[in-house]
Amino acid sequence: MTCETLARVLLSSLNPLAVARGDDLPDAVRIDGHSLSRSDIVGGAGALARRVAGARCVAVLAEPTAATVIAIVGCLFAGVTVVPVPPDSGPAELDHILSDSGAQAWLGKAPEGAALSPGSRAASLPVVPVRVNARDWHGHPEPHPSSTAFILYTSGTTGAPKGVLLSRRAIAAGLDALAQAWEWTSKDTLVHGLPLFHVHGLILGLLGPLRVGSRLVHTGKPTPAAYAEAGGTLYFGVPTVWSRVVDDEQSAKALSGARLLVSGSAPLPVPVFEKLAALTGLTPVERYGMSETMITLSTRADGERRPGWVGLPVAGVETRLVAEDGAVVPHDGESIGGLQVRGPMLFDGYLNRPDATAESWTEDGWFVTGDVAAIDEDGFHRIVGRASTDLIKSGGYRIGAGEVETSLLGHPGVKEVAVVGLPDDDLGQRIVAFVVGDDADPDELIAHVASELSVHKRPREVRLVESLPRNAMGKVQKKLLG
Ligand code: MCA
Ligand code: AMP
Repeated sequence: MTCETLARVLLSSLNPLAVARGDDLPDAVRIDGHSLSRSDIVGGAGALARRVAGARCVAVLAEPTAATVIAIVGCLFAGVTVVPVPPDSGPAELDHILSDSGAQAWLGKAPEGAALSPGSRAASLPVVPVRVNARDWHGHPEPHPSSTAFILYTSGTTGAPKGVLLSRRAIAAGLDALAQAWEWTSKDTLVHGLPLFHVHGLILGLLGPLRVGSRLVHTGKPTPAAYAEAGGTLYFGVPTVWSRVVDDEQSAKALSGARLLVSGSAPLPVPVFEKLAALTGLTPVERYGMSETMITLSTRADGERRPGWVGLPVAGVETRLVAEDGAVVPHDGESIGGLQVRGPMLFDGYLNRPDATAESWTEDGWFVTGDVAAIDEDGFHRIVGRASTDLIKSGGYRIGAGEVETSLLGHPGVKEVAVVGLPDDDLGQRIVAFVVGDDADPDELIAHVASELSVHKRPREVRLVESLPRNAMGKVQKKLLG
């Protein structure tokens, strides 16, 4: 293949020949005080691709910087799988992510501080520096569409996070479906400040603009003031971000010149939807997805946007609702069932976890989301909640109760623990740990989890209790905690 085909599958706007022909954009990506043109990205990523070509898998400490952008695009050029690592990962998480993925090097920089304890896997990997200003214009053959672009680590109900395998083909299909649903074009400027280690910020929020050809302004943190200043046409946020925006009326009103405000990763509370509409004159688009499936449901730029509902399947997606006894659930807007999906943007399984992969698919080829939903006569979907109380969504992050419980049980002051997500106006759910123990200090327990795991997995509250409610079998009854 020639360099003309380079990046066509995934990164349409970065085709080097098109860029060389003058189809450049001086501020294609603004991030961390840098403005990167398309040619900066192609040249910088080309130089990196030449250095990493032949590697199988590398880890990128996914800080919102120009170096992260170049590292990720360079690996996509070279066909090297990227494991984006949350910058605040704790030592145990880092060790798991690096050994499970088999990452061969850090690209850019390694984490610092306690997470990099001597002798740890994180400390033993070589570091390949990313030079944002280096340039190389040689092409690389287009990697096969079925090759794995990313391994994204995501929490399950128990145990360590699982590596979600996302192929180039799936990502391209997922982004094209969204471009269609949201009428997203090269005329748009996307603004967001979401982390670059999940589907929302990384796949939709960085690769989306590079595929569609729109500008991207990454605000570092998703604060209302930064969103207001950025002057975009298209904004992404998790519900916590939108809830903070509506609490800052001046910033909210500054978004009224935008075309589309998109919310996802967790349910958008109806009052936030309504306040956002009142303050900006724009009814938000709500969409639903998972790390495993990318975005499968959304309201549309040209369609109805109904508070509390996440809309219709995007292009190529089919859904069905299944009752606990396997019966098909009617589409009457009220009856609820387990949501199953299929479509071209789904993942290829969990790395090294054939058991978990098999469990998440039905025999007839549908992915079991674990979410409970209703569908109305027009095909509109409403997400009612999760089937398991052990997956918590806090600030749009998915957190497994089991992982937090394991960390707390490792503290000498903790005898028994149950972790739940309780309703929270700001975060959707806040992580609360019910702890039985002698002399346990709540602040110390919170700091303990924050030091072992990513900071967003820390309990926001620890409640010391005499005992945990258990059923006759001895199983903790989490629904009674709250
Ligand atoms: C506080 N901090 C601490 C501690 N307490 N640090 C160490 N130890 C402690 N005990 C510090 C933190 O490091 C941080 O510092 C600061 O306090 C605030 O942290 P926190 O309170 O956790 O942040 P927040 O303000 O509550 O964050 C809200 C947020 C965030 C910005 C909305 O939750 C967020 O970015 N969410 C996005 C999640 C997301 O992208 N999910 C997509 C998943 P400092 O300020 O210096 O950092 S993908 C997905 O769900 C699917 C595909 C989909 O549908 O999209
Ligand atoms: P993650 O693995 O972080 O991608 O989280 C996926 C989960 O987030 C889904 O299974 C849902 O429970 C939840 N989710 C994502 N988008 C929405 C939404 N718009 N409404 C309700 N829940 C959502």
